[in-house]
Amino acid sequence: MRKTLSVLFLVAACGSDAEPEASDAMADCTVDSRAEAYAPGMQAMAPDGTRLVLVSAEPGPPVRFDNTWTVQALGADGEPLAVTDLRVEPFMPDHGHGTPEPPEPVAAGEPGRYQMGPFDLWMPGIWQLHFSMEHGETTSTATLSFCIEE
Ligand SMILES: [Cu+2]
Repeated sequence: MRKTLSVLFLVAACGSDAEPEASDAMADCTVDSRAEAYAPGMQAMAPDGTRLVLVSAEPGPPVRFDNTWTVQALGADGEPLAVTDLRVEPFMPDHGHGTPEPPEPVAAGEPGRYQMGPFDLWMPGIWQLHFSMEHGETTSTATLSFCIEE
């Protein structure tokens, strides 16, 4: 019951306006099993085995507000994957919103390596980072999830 109420509160705090309002409500990340523990080199796997590696996050673990990440696409064979396009969409599943300025990854020299940011995770709570990796005729999607405490 308490959980339902707090979710309702957060939804109300988010509002449905195009211009999002930041909430200062803290998220209790210790009880949320959807959050992944940050470690450099952590991976998210697409259903087809393609992987998205979070090579490094600055700062790490990810924080509220500005973050700058280096990511690497890997094929199912574990080798760097020369993606033709990489897109990322941050989303807060509990609030049903993203961010007004999604990060635009920039190719960083090596095949499949990109830098993104600084991008703004502007509200405490669960953030899902949905990555779309375009390669050949395929787009593989993989998701990293973090809980931002405050
Ligand atoms: Cu939110």
